[in-house]
Amino acid sequence: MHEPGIPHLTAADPELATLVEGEAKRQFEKVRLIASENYVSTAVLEATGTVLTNKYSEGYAGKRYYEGQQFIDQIETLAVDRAKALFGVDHANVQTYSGSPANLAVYLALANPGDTVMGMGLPAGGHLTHGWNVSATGKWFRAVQYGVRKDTGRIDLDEVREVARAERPKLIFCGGTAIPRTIDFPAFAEIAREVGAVLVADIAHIAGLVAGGAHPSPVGHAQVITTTTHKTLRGPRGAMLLSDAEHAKALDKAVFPGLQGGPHNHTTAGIAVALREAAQPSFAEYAAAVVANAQALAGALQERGFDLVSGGTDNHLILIDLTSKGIGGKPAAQAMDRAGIELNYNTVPFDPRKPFDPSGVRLGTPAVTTRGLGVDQMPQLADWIDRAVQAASAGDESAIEKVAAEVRDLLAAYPMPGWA
Ligand code: DSN
Repeated sequence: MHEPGIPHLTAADPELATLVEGEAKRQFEKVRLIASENYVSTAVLEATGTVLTNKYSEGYAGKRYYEGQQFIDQIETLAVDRAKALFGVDHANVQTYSGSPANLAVYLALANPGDTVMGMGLPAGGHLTHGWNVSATGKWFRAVQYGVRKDTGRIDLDEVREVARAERPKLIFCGGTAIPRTIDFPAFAEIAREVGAVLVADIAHIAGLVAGGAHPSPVGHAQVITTTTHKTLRGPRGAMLLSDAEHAKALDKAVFPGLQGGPHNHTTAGIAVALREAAQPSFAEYAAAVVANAQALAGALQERGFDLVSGGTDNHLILIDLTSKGIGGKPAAQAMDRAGIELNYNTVPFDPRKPFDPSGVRLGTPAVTTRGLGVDQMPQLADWIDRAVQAASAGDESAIEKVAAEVRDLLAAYPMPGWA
């Protein structure tokens, strides 16, 4: 059952409580390989479920528009101080509701509508808010995009430099949602300096790896850093802006009053707890294990003939191009879900198929590593993925059910925070 228990919810709203219990059980029984998901600790769950949700606190600590901030100010200050210490930055804003609003705050703080901005194209592995055309950031700004090399699947820094020199963007975003390789922050910083752009590092996917020392830090290279708090960082759903002193005031003003009203104080408390957890030596071990697991899984998949974008991974994330397996990403992902393996279908660079029916799947190891699975279990995961993909191609539902049963059997031995 859900941990902490939900007896009041069960009494007050059994229908909803049943759904919550169902989701907790689902998370316990599935190999959760969505690269942007994790399991937060029970302490984080408790913090986010407190009376802090009752309080309005527009403004910042010491300068609010509502009375009664004796404890909220201290909670937000704790989160800010922990973020600054963990990442070694001058300034932290912990109020942004999630990754997209955090990125929007950067635009509002540092650019004007119509300005040229630059980011990685969505199909290459960037994020919608890095200027992709269907996003407000692609509609309200003159967005130019860079991608990856066709032969290596890696960011083409020559192209980044060429586009930056030609277009002179005000902002350059690096980072994304489907980049399996180390982001070269010093190289991006050199290009940004050359063209007079502010470098923004979106480390949403890798924040926990950066905090745990398993990926180089953008600090000292990017003037502004944005991140969600719920991926490898293993906190509640939220986001943070980190920056040098020069950009602090503009970013704060953009978040409030520019874009948002009251911060979600229960989330701020959960972020504070997660940041404390991420500062422990055990978190560095976790971050290293996430990468070791991803590399072991990547190797085991390649042994089974899977074609990985960029030929492998340096971080928590693997992008598989399923073209050679003769199945699209969507039917494969749906079959794997039925087999107890949860991941998402994803475009691959230069994908000839449509985004809603692309050629690839994306997977990652943050959640299974939290669960306690190690490199020894990765060949088993690769075997299940292989069998599920083959079964999907053959339309063999009984083979899929067999994998799901094996998944449930293995996972029963691995505790999950949030489930007792
Ligand atoms: N939705 C996030 C992800 O899955 O990577 C990015 O915003």
